[in-house]
Amino acid sequence: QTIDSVTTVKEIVEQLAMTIPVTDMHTHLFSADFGDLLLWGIDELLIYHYLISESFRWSSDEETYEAFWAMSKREQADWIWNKLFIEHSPVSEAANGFITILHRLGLDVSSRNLNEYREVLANRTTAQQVDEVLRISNVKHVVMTNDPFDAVEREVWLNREGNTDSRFSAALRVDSLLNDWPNAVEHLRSLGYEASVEWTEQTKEEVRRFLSEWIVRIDALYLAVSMPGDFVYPAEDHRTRMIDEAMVPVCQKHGIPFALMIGVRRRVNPELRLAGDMSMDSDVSAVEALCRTYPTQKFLITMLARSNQHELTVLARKFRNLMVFGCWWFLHIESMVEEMTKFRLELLGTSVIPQHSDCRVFEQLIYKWEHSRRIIGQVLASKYERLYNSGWKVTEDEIKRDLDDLFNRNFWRFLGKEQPE
Ligand code: REL
Ligand code: ZN
Repeated sequence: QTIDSVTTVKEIVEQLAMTIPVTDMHTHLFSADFGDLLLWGIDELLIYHYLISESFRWSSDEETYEAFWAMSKREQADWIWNKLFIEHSPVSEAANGFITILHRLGLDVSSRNLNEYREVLANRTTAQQVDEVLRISNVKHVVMTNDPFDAVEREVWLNREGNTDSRFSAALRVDSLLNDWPNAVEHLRSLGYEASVEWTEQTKEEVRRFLSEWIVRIDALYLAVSMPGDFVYPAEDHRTRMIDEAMVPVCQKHGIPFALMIGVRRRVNPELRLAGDMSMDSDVSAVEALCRTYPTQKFLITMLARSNQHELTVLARKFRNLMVFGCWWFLHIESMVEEMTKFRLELLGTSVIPQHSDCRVFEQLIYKWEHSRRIIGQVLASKYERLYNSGWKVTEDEIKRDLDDLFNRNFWRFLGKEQPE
């Protein structure tokens, strides 16, 4: 049925945007099968690398990086809590996110009693917390990031059952094959693949065999990599050969997309470890060349620099094998999500994946999705509002369809797969 006032349209959209189930197509989370690889709880949340770099802004020269890394997780968490929540107010996106999590978990935020929060969560099992967080956040499906070169993770796939939770899917991560080839060769060889640093016929075959075997083993939805901003394609280099002669052929054989996250500059400040990565401008023409060279290969693309976003969105108008996704990392802040969602909808309509969470700690699903849903809902509502004023009345079913496209179906349709029930 049609909705009979513009305020009702707004209310309905904003309410549905907050509650409709979502598919989170890129995270660093794991199902409970992976044991300690699944991070959750108060201390893990506080030592999130986003908060580590923010805390160091308030540290003195006497507080060395080494001293921080030498502390236990609990001590690090206390240190961060003091700097970002007690000595200053938690207004940044990541700090505010921690408060949203506490609030939605039903903890008394006003008490500011960290030990009390720790105790409440310590009484839960991992499985309970996974269920609870998925319920609160209304996240229906989580795509992991899976790296066979990680010994701990490999063990789960090879010697245990792998992933047994149907709410989770795998994505095969291939960073070192593209960005740290000598190291990748060592890994391949230790796993029994006859690869050499030199790009020989046998090496190509072995890389393809490795990729194929792991895609099948983990049932990977797509191949994934994050690339530095100076990624050029095509070029006379290892990356181009790897993409042309191993990765794209294997993706095509298995009918899966290739996800490239472009524009990271790793370890700008190595002392901060994982928190020391930065963004950099990239050349969108690398994506353009990939899409043109391989019209039947699908590419899931996100970029890290704000300056690349508009051009990338325009490019998606030119290539149906390009799906733009997410507001990645430093762009996952209110102002950028709003700006990007606006021009994406204005250029592409609803044929985009507006957000992914990139969560590393399970409860982060709560804040990352709540904050993004609100903005996406508001932006979409403003578009319906204009239509309404021109006499175009959307029905509630159409609103649901559009939100479902944005939050689920665009991803699954692009994969050519049914969304798991
Ligand atoms: O997948 C990636 O490469 C990045 O998302 C991560 O490296 C990054 O550390 C992540 O936590 C950002 O949100
Ligand atoms: Zn990521």
